[in-house]
Formats: sequence, C-alpha cells, structure tokens
Amino acid sequence: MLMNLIEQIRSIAHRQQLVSVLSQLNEIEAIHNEHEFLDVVILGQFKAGKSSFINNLLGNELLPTGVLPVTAIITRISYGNEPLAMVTHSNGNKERVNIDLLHEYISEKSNPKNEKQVAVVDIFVPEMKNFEPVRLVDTPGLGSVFTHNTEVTNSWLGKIKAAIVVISSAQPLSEHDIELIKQATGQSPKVFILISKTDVVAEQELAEINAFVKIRLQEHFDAGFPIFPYSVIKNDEKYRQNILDKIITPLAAESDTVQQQVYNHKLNFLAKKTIGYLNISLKTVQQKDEEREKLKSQIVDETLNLKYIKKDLSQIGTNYKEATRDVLKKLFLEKHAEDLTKNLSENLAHEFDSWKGNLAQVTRQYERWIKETMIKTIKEVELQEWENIANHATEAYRHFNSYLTGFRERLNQNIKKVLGIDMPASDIEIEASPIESPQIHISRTFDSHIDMLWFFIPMSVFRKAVKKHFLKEVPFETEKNSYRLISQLNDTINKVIDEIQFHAMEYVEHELESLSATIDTHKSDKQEIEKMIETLTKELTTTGTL
Ligand SMILES: Nc1nc2c(ncn2[C@@H]2O[C@H](COP(=O)(O)OP(=O)(O)OP(=O)(O)O)[C@@H](O)[C@H]2O)c(=O)[nH]1
Ligand SMILES: [Mg+2]
Repeated sequence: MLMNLIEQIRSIAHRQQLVSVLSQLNEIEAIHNEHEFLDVVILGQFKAGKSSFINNLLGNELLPTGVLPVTAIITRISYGNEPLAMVTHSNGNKERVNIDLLHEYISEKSNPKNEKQVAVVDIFVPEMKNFEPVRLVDTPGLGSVFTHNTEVTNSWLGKIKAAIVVISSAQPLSEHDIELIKQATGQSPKVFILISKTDVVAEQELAEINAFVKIRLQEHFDAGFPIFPYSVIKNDEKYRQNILDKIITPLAAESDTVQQQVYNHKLNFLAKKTIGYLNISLKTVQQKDEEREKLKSQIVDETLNLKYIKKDLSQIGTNYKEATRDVLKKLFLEKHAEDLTKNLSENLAHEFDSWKGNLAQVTRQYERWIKETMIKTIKEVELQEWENIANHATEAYRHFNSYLTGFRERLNQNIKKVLGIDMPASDIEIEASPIESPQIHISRTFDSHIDMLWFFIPMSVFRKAVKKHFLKEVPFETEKNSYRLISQLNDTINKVIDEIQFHAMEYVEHELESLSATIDTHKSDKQEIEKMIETLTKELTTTGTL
C-alpha cells in the first residue's frame, strides 16, 4: 500500500519533472532504510536541561551537565547488557572508551571545538533494557548545530523519529523554540514538549507557564502537543514515571508502527505537495501557450523572479561575509588584545629571569616560549569566543531560512491568487556543513625579529636591554598572530556561508523549475492529470492521514 504511494509519487514526479519532489523523496527513502533504532531526540536551547533530564530518566549520572554549555557531541543512548561507550571519530574509526571518562569526549570543556574529531558517541546501558529499540539522543543546545564536525549533525533532523523539545521554566518558549518545534513537526508526528526545571518556579507560576506555552503553540501550530513538566530536583520520581509511561514505553512497544507513521508522515506530506502541483497542471493544461506564459508570469511575478532572488540571496551572503572579519576583529582585537598583551608581558618579565646562557641561547628560549605561550593563549581566547564566532554563521543561516520562507509564502499566495489553489505549507530545511575550528599553525609560520647584530653583544652587559627589547615585541607578536587567526577563521566561516547560500539558491531553483514544468504540461492531458490526482488521493486515504 505504502510502496504504491512511493512509486506513484516517483513516477508522477518523473513524468511531471518535479525536481523538488524527487530530491525530497530520495532523502526520505535513505532515512527510512536505517531501521535498527527508534531515535528519540532531545532538543532545546543551551542549558535547557536536556542532559540532566536524560540522566534523571535513566537514574544514572551518565552525561555531563553544567552551568556552561556542556554537550558538544551528539550522544546516543541505547540498551546494552553491560555499560559500554563507543566513540566514532570523523574518519570513521571507532574507539571503545571507559564510560566514566565519557565527558572527555562529549563536553565542550574537555573536547573544545571537538578537537578530538568525534562524530558521535554511543552509550549502551542496561537501564535502557525495557525500552528497546528506543535510542535517546542527546544533542548540543540549539545554535551549536553548525559548530562541530559531526557528520550526524548535518542531517540529524531528518532522522528524527520522535522528539522531546525541552523548554526551561526560566525561559518559556522563545522564537528559537518555536522554530525548533516547527522543524521537528516537519519530520515526525511524535513531538512532545517538556517544561524543565519546574522547581525554580512556584506552583501557581507553573500553571501560568503551562497556559502560556499552550497558547503560544496554538498560535503557531494546528495540532496540539502533549506538555510534560519536569524537574530533576523536586517530584522527579512522579515526573519520571509519567514520561516513561506516556512517551518512552509506548514508543518502544509500538516501534514498528511509529517507524511506519513517521515514514507515512513524510510521504504524505510529499504526496500533498505533489497533488498541489498536479492541481496547478490541471488548471493550466487546457490553456493556450500564450495564456500559460501569462499565468506563469503572474505567479512568478517580479518579486519571485529567479534573477532577483539570486541577487537577494547573494546580497545576504555578501553582507554576512563582509561582516565576518569585523565580528572577528571585535572579538579578538578589541575585546582581548590588550589583556593578551598584558598577560604575555607580565609572564615574559617573569620567565625572562630564568633564562640562562648567551644571547643566542636566551633568544632561542624566548622564541620557544613566545611560540608556545602565544598558541596557548590565543587558542584559549578562541575557545572562549567560539560560541560567538559560530553565532555569526548561525545568524546567516537563519536569515537565509527566513528569506526562503518568505519566498515560499509569496509563491503560495500568488498561486492562490492566480489559480485559486492552496499549496500545502512547506518545511524548509537547508543543509549547512558544521564549522570546523581552524588549526592554528602559528608554530610553523611564527617568526620573531631579532636583529642579527645582537648576537655579537655580550649578554651580561645588555641583559636589561634584551629584556626590554623582547617586551617591546609582545604587542606586535600578539597583533600579528591575532590577525593570522582572524584570517583563517574568516575563510572558514565564509566558506560555510557560501555553502548555505548555494543550497538556498538550489532550493529556489528547484521550486521554480518544478512550478514551471507543472504549468508547461505538454506531456499529459487533463484526464491523465485527473487520474494521477485521484490515484494519489486514494493512496493518501488508504494510509489514513488525509
Ligand atoms: N533547578 C534545576 N536545575 C536544573 C534542572 N535540570 C537541569 N538543571 C541545571 O541546568 C543546568 C544545565 O543543565 P544541562 O543538563 O547541562 O543542560 P543541557 O540542556 O544539556 O545543556 P547543553 O548540553 O549545554 O546544551 C545545570 O546547571 C543543571 O544543574 C532542574 O530540574 N532543576
Ligand atoms: Mg547537555
């Protein structure tokens, strides 16, 4: 039955040249073939309490948690008869690690910017026994999706089978949460809301938060979501049992059905989109060529012209790319250069006294020292500012996304105005590579400018002058190396922005191409199209979700 639906969609999309439908169909199928686990993804803002929630649910302090952003790596927890942790590196190598040392791979602090090149961490624990094949997936807080080199982050949203969106009582439902829920509902019908840290608010306040969340969700979504309160401190046993009874156990018990439902959800969505296109064909198929052209130009009006859209998108990209260097300069030079120089100078003044030997030897010690210290301190600053650095790319991503949403809405409005057809709402997800932190190669390129003449001067006499000379070099070295880092980071980030821009353009092109092919339906006549609509609609009805 379902197989029919796929085949129908595929053959219709081929015939009608619906490139956007075809590419989405391929994605859906690829994901469906991964069947072993039922991934329940825990999503939410930084510090929402995702990892704490999982730990509490399992009754095991497995995952690192904390007041600063902690989870840096996608971590999947499933059943194993004895505890075992497996780290998969970006190059595909797997490494078994001690479960007590997990934080060394997962947490931002021990694995800054994923320098250990971890793609994903899998944990197998007996606590998950009753919930097979459910696999809980802990994720880095929203916003860091692009900041790490994990293959999994790239397409993780598409792999969601169910999602628990964690919203903190302290910050109930931001725009970002809405965006996240939107993306989750585009992927799965099983989306749950968890209001965490309920112990920080009074009972009365909690009721207000609940009502607020409900109303806001109603404003944005047709369907309601089950909302669950949670606290790892107060009433946790009651809350915990509730989650197990209402979410985890039923998902596990009906995992095959859930897999199928998720698949249906995606296919139905695509089928509706295909029907939308066919309805357009139906309206235009009997028109004369010039009439068709007229309709096309009314739908794809000047605001939707591919040339202009490409210009807009490229302008968005350029704006962000041009701003990158300034953002980095602000972070590295304005914010930190002075402190960096000051610390290095103080350190140098202290270190210098311990350096022995003739001038050549002291110079070598200085060079070694400043090389090491510079790498270390600049890396520290980079780490400290990483979130802000990545944020710039995330902002660009959001901007592109909202532009595309606007494009989609305008297109649908025009279709409605000109042809009277409602196109199904589309969820837009452009892919972006995670940002890899650049390797700082200061060591290789680092050079200090010591005048050769100095080597002939007796050290004992000029020790003070030498020290002064070294100290004078510190601000210059700091600035030089900061600029070098800024340059590398600038390239990395702008490459990501370019890539997002490319995918955004591809999306628009595919959509317009599909629409154009739909209006130019020379190959099919009215009856054929009616038949296709009828077949698809029938398939939808039989799968029960029209
Ligand atoms: N009072 C209270 N604090 C909580 C609760 N759950 C988590 N926290 C605190 O909130 C902070 C963040 O918790 P985490 O579990 O690390 O949050 P997270 O969403 O996993 O954060 P990231 O991994 O950084 O995205 C920690 O300091 C926790 O102790 C709760 O139920 N009540
Ligand atoms: Mg976490």
